[in-house]
Amino acid sequence: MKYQAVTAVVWLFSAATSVSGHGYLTIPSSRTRLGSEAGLDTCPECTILEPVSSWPNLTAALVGRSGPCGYNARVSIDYNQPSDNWGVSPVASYTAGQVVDVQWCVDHNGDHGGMFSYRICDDQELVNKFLTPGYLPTDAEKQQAEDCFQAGTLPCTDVTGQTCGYNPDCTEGQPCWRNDWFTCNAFQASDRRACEGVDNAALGSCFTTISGGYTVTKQIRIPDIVSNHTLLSFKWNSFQTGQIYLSCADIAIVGGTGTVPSSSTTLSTSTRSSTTSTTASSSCSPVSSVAVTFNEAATTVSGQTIKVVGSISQLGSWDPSSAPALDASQYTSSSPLWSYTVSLPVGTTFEYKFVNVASDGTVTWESDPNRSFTVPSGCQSAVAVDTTWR
Ligand SMILES: *[C@@H]1O[C@H](CO)[C@@H](O)[C@H](O)[C@H]1NC(C)=O
Ligand SMILES: *[C@@H]1O[C@H](CO)[C@@H](O)[C@H](O)[C@H]1NC(C)=O
Ligand SMILES: *[C@@H]1O[C@H](CO)[C@@H](O)[C@H](O)[C@H]1NC(C)=O
Ligand SMILES: [Cu+2]
Repeated sequence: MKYQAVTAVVWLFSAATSVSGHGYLTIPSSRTRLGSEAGLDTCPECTILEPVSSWPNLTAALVGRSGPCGYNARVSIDYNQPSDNWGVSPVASYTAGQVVDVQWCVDHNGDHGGMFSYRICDDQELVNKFLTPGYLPTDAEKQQAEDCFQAGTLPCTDVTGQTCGYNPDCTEGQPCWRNDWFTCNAFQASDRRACEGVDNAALGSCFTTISGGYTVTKQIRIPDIVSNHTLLSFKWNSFQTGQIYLSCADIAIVGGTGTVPSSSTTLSTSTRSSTTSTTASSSCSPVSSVAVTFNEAATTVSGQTIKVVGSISQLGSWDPSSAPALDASQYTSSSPLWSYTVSLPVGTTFEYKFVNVASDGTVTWESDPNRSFTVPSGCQSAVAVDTTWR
């Protein structure tokens, strides 16, 4: 694609044909990524809301059937509805207040520049409509949820030390002049152009089907809410075309030490931890340790074992030979589940990864970054961490 082309011409071309590659949320694994990995979605970067006004007012467009999780017209998949392959359980568990790496993938041939944001909707009842197997939210519910996600934008500026710039293609006074959203570099920059330039990663550093992708990595601060199952929604507004890209990932948020007083109650869905702390202390007794269950979905062949290795002695202090093995008794080909439960003191914070140990002892590590977890304080005596091998 010629980037010197008149914007309007490119806009019409992209809007009319939808062939020019684009982007989707990859870490945590979005529903779109899972659809691609399951072989159902042949173009994960093609989940597009178009033609709409995406620039300079980032919040002007109605979300239509795309909803906060995206609709891929190419393969007729509506990611606002759970299926066997996505939406059934969280793919990542975070702690309230935690700063986490998030990543999306921009296609080499569809890098339209612009701005992007990560959002969490605090209205659990509304989010539940997107977590109910067999239920397809109406367009009105999708818009209602989109408004909620918009209101729950996780500002770039919430992460201490993170650089939060203004978009070079936006001028002061335009509605895109904001640095709570994340920005790509200038669309026509000669060096580190557009979204590809954010990480300046190698071509193919993430998966797209059209021309190969580039990772775009940022950090967000998980808000002070707790939920056994909620959604993180990603939205990228194109500068070049009338297109918006939406995807979402199923996550859990547990109360963190520091944000949740130790007298706080069991984690209840969508309850602000700060408000539960006083009312709850009388009605439950705080625990001193929690049974943490790791549920890792990892496809293995006979002779291979999945272990969990991490920074604490209970997880082998980063030594795979000292790390506990997960149990494959619930493993099936359609649900390759490895599981392990360990009792840990509340407030314990650690980093970890899963490793695959072959029968000859060869150890294969999961890809970066390290996973991290904080054992929740409160009255809840058990917590599950659902993850997928990466
Ligand atoms: C952006 O569009 C929305 C929806 O039309 C509108 O409510 C809002 O005022 C606009 N923002 C700016 C800064 O113009
Ligand atoms: C959240 O999960 C925990 C542990 O499985 C469970 O005890 C609790 O009832 C759940 N909360 C809600 C609101 O579903
Ligand atoms: C993961 O943790 C190990 C042990 O602390 C460290 O050596 C490694 O650099 C970490 N990896 C990343 C990507 O931070
Ligand atoms: Cu495009």
